[in-house]
Amino acid sequence: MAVKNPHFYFPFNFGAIPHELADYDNAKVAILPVPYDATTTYQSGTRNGPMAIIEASRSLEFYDEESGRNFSEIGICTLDELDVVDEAGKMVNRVYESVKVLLDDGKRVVLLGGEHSLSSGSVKAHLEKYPDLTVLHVDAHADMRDEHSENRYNHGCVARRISEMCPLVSVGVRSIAEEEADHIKGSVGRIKVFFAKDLDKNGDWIGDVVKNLGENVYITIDLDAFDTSIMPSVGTPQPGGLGWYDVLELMRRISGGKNVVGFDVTELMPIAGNYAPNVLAAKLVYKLIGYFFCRE
Ligand SMILES: [Mn+2]
Repeated sequence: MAVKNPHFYFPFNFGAIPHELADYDNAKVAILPVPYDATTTYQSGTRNGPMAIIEASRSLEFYDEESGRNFSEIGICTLDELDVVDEAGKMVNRVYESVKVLLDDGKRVVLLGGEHSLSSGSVKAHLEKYPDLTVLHVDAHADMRDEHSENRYNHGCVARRISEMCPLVSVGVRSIAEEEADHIKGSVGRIKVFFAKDLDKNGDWIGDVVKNLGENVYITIDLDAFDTSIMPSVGTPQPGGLGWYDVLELMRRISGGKNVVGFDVTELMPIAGNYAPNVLAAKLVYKLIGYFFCRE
């Protein structure tokens, strides 16, 4: 399957990784791009997110300056984009079925959105393999509505759908409806929210987050969790978000104490001519592959 790669080719895959390391059979990590954004509630365009992340990733160094390692050696296969269907429930199920196949093949899965609703399909597949799963949800929004625009699979309902399957910890939230806040208050022990406004007041909020997670963790990241100064390329921006090093520190500490079994990065809505947010998303994916899947 792998094409022998003469050195003058620059492979078109996540990280521009040499073909032998990007071959499905050899790769430990599978990148699943899903260009879907049918239910977005403000600006649309996250369907262009996966390809923008892959394009930006090709400018990254293999060498990670923090660990001194080359994470691409683990083998990272970029799959073809998943074919999309309009209806969100069907799309979520298609993600579930795809991720299930990848997990059965022994891959670690990285889902690239696309809109955030897709994540519940990936969580469902992981939960079947890891029944004690906890989900860490990093997002500006609670995403805890039971339905939005008469759709239970709207991207504003994804945390609610996930919390119906397994315990959920949300971090970075700064936009929440009253009905969502009431639901969270009634779900003590099952849903824990770390609001963005409280993080700086708490000396070791990262330690508190880690304490609320079980052994096996799935991480779903909506890029609007980041501050808009560094991540303007999202469809539903909110001021007052997380910094780059805040998120890396959180992820590094989680990787030290927990087994992160899979993750997704969603809701990149590329802005023409502004490439820095795309690179942020790509570098985040590469760093997380290193933290979570290249542990020794
Ligand atoms: Mn969000």
